[in-house]
Amino acid sequence: MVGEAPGLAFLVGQLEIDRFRHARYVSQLRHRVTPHHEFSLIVHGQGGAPDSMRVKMILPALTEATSPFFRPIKYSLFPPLGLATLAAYMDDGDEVTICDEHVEKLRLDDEPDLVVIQVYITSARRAYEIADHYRRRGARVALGGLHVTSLPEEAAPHADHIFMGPGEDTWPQFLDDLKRGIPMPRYVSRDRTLAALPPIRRDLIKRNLYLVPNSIVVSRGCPHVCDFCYKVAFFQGGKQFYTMEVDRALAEIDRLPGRHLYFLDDHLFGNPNFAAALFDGMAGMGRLWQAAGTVKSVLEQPVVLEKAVRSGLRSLFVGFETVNSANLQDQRKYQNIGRDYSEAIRRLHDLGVMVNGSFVFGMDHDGPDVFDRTVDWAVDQGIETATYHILTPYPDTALYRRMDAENRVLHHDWDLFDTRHVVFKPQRLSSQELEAGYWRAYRDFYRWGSIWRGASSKAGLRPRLRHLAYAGGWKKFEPLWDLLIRSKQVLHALPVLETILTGFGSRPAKAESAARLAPNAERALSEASVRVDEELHMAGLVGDGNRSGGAPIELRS
Ligand code: B12
Ligand code: SF4
Repeated sequence: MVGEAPGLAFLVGQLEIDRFRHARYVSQLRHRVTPHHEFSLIVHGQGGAPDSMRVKMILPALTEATSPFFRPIKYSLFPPLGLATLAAYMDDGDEVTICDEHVEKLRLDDEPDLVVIQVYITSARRAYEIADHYRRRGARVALGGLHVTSLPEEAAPHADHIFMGPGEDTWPQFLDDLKRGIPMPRYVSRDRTLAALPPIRRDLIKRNLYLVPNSIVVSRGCPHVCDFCYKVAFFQGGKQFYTMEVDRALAEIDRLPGRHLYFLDDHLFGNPNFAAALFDGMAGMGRLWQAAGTVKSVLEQPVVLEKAVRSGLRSLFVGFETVNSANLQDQRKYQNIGRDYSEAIRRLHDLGVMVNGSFVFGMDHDGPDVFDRTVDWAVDQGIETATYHILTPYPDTALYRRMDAENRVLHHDWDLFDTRHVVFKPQRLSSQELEAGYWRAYRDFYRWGSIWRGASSKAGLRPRLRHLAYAGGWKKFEPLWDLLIRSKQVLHALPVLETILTGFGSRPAKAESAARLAPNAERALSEASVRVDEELHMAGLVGDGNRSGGAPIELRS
């Protein structure tokens, strides 16, 4: 178990241990993958790899994330775990760096031997630019990730090697082939397991650039099949959902300093036995954590949920998606159909867990009233934070095929497939209505009036204060986060988040004492928050929502 407030010495010590463990795991793994270590030194460019390589791993950013006029909190939340996972397979002698263009400037004048680029749909254009640049400079370029898997033919001309699906089987295979001088142009993942996963190279992550450096994934994929989701396309040809061994997952958690964790798993509760064992193992570790789960898991797995809370669950990202049940049928989101959303929220709140509700606008049954209905419902339910998306047909999904067959996909400018722009013809709304309604929903949800109304739905002063601090903190103090990000001090915001989450685990304060205190405290808080809001407005720091074109703050994309 790790300490509560890591000092520098602890961090350095932790990194040393990581290095050591990493070296041991990699050498074990090499034996598994490559029994024959002896390979001849092959000159780079003639089909093989030099003895040791300069390897540059890049997460390219979409243009807006690097703009000096853009408030980039969302892009400074999580480090590039996928690349750090792949880095763990490299040889000890290799010189490996990871550059996340969302949070640091990418140098283009260096001469790496191997460039590894992770491609998301919105960063595809930039990824291809960088790939072409390095190929012109004589580097070997490998492209992989979600977008490459969806559209391999588009990616292939920009790379020496492309990778489809998760990389845990294909990447070590490629490194082995490279050493033997027979690397292939295309690798397709089939063998889905996390059994021999070496500890990810967190030592390559610049922790101080991220608000949530302790993000972690202990599974891949999801047991459900929703039409709009990336996951069917990405995991086709093999298992669609699989987990780490519990002990390995716990060991990975134990390596992380501090208290706060964010599980980025699509559905941490997807395998109830795994989840229960994981939470049992985490009990007593003193962690505070956030994750994603479904309405179904909240309603049907009360025991697992209680274990989660005992082990530190404080906020859950829940995909409600729509308040129109006919839409759920269309999107094959069967696990939500007929579920009592309010009951799920009540259950989470009773356990002291905050809810980050996720909603999608633009489904075929959505008319002009959908925005107000959705926001009002979320505010009345006391949902602490909301994440809205415009329905986006990602290539190679069932949704895309349906839209394409109906001739409704408007263009293929992938930069705009960011769930904030309308890229298809909606059924009961115009594109303008949909885009305007989306921004209005954010504005309306994060108005102080709404935050206050949401807080008032809670029983007791303490939960109300937490609601105000969390919902207000995320949205209304965005400029302050931005300042911390730009001064590369974002990690200093983490203790604030931990403090708020700590309080969320507590049961509501006793009803009578809260009732006695509440009116005065509420009035004072309300006045104070209105003043802060006015001051920020006057200073031009916050607009109504996103005046500066910035993305809404989301804990998940
Ligand atoms: C964390 C996260 C973010 C973070 C940070 C991303 C990061 N630092 O990596 C932030 C908040 C910045 C973000 C932003 C966005 N995100 Co996001 N995000 C995620 C999330 C929740 C987890 C990613 C993760 O860490 N996964 C775990 C690691 C281990 O897996 P991985 O990254 O996929 O890497 C593996 C493989 O992809 C593969 N691989 C990847 N690259 C390469 C390269 C090679 C050479 C090889 C061999 C293999 C390989 O191997 C890795 C190990 O298996 C995913 C959902 C998900 N479950 O993946 C969505 C997700 C990736 N995001 C998505 C979207 C749409 C966005 C946004 C456009 C959202 C928006 N509304 O603005 C933005 C724009 C991103 C951009 N810059 O272009 C979509 C992507 C859709 C698509 N087809 O590309 C996803 C799938 C969410 C969803 N369900 O729709 N996101
Ligand atoms: S439940 Fe979520 S992660 Fe799973 S398939 Fe549906 S949208 Fe994708």
